[in-house]
Amino acid sequence: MRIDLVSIFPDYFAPLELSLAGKARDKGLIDIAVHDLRQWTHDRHNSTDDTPYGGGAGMVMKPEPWGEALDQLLGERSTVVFTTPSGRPLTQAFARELAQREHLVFACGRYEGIDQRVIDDTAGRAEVLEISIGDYVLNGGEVAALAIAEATIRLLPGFMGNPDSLVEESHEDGLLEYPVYTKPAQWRGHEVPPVLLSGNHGAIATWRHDQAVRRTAERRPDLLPASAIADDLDLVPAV
Ligand code: 6GU
Repeated sequence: MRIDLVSIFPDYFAPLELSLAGKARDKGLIDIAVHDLRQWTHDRHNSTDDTPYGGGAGMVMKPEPWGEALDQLLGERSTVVFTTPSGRPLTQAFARELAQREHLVFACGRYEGIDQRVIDDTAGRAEVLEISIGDYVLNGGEVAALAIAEATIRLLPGFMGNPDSLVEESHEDGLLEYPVYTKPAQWRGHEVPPVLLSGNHGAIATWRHDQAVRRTAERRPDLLPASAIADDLDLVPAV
């Protein structure tokens, strides 16, 4: 997979040089490039924003630098991700879709957003996705792009040493993950749940599933159909 990230603050993407993407790069799974949007400006001040038509607070990103950036970066089979709090929410299923793409171009907006004509124009020649990472507001799309890229890269075939750890984690089965424990068996007076020391793999699987359902019902009832909450808690008594 090829990934291009475009931003007026390319330094935000320094972490991509570190463990996660670094590992994927070393394995030859991804080819990442970071670009400063200002390289596609032509005025003395390298302006990337201007006041909004119609009035109102804040600034809007100008269309021309984005148009030139995308002219240069788009290929035959590119997907352009515009990070925006008004986008489609990122989920594990959505990240799995992104992991199928050949070329992702992240366009990171700042201020009140990018002139809508950039998104409309890009949609005429590439797949366009507007993505949000949650219902809160960041100062810009860079941190969101990092989160989306990381969620995607770790799903690329060959990235995970042990693909089982992908299957068992939170959200992969629609449930939050069960609590986990390691040695020592006693710590500051707290014990590890005895079933985990029992060697009974069936009982352990049942306990973990029950814990996952309870946690999900408690913290994220929106992830469970109402019937599943009652059913599962009744069917699987707590150990
Ligand atoms: Cl993608 N961008 C910004 N600026 N804020 C956000 C977001 C994105 N997702 C959630 N909040």
